[in-house]
Amino acid sequence: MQDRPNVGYRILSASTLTDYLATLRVARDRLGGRPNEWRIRDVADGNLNSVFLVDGPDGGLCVKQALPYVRVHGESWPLDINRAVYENAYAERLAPHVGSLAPAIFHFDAEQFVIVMEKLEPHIILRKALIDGVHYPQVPAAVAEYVAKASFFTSDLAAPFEAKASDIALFSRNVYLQRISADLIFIDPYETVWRNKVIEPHLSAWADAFREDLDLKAAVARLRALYFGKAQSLIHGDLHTGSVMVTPEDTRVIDGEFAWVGPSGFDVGNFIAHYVMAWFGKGYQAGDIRERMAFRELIAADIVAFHETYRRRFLEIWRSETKVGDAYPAAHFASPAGEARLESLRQAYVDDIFRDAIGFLALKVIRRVLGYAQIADFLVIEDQEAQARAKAGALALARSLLLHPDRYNDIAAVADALPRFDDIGLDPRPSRTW
Ligand code: SR1
Ligand code: MG
Repeated sequence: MQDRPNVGYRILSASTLTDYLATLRVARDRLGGRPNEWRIRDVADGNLNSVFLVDGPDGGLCVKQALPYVRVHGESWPLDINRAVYENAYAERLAPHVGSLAPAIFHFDAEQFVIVMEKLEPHIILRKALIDGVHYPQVPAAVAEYVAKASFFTSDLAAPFEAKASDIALFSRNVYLQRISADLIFIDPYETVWRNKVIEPHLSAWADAFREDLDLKAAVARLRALYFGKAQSLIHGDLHTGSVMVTPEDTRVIDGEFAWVGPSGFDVGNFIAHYVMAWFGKGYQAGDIRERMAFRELIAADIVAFHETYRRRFLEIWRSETKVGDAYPAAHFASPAGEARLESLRQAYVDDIFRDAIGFLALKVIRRVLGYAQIADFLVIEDQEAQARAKAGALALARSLLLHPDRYNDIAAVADALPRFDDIGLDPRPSRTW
């Protein structure tokens, strides 16, 4: 581990990247031709890293470099470049299970903290598709498949405890990125800190109400402890709609630098949270009202499809997997009665993931609305009051999920609840029973 880049580390730019890539055999082989024929585009749009797409006569590459600071903030917010180590390790660990649902990694440079990977083009970021109102119906099932496999095969259900211990040993050192999650997701939104971006004055009553609500903060504290204490499976840690790239036929999960051994429900809840926010944002974005309302129906259906597929695939994989981990030894459940008991344990296990997911869903909404890293689904709404109203609906649902989880026993209950929180308004005092 290191806090500062080693002496050989250089921040790559579009003008220095060609010389760098020319030193890598994998790049020369994949791009073909001569270096002066390679075309480079700087396409960084995430919060943290540099990203370039490179095309040569024979093919293309994506080059991602960890910067020693938060890219969107600048050098005044330093950030450990070892995040590239964890992103690479996460991709390697999951590749045998998720296959082409993630980009192929071609090369990792541990001196320059560079990952050279498959170029995803003409893919676009899922968030952009949702904002533009372009629907990709295969996405929920594909992401569900990815999360089901990741959360099954890296858990004690499939991995021997030695493998799990080695994941914990490695990814528990990813502390600088977990500090970002700790602050931005679990702490900042419930305090007054410089990083929060509350729309003043429209949303300040909601922010005040959340800071003052002890029941809410108790629910948040329970989930914070769960995130740091429930080492259930290797999680992506940042699985939002900006971490998924799509075409009509293909879906890929990218950007695993927040990898962590934590509660499986975290990724599940995070992904649903960003669909939920897409739904609330759609109510106030520009464009034809009927088209936007019709798109909302598709988003609500996607939420249900994602979770139902996740649950079904997780159970199918568990039932069919012959190589089992140490948690539920097959020999203990070999009789007909044992198989029946095991099936009820399986149902209880996925129910537990769902309960955790509901809580994390709520926290991810709250952090995107009140905290630092806000999302375009809301930010594209230019009128500040309208943006605040869209966000208020999402906050109201999040509060209900945290305070009344018993009202949300399945994913359909979450999707059905969305319209009840639409147009909730800028006064946070609960006016109805939910
Ligand atoms: C400093 S901004 C950090 C956020 O960006 C990433 O995409 C994660 O969501 C993280 O919380
Ligand atoms: Mg990212």
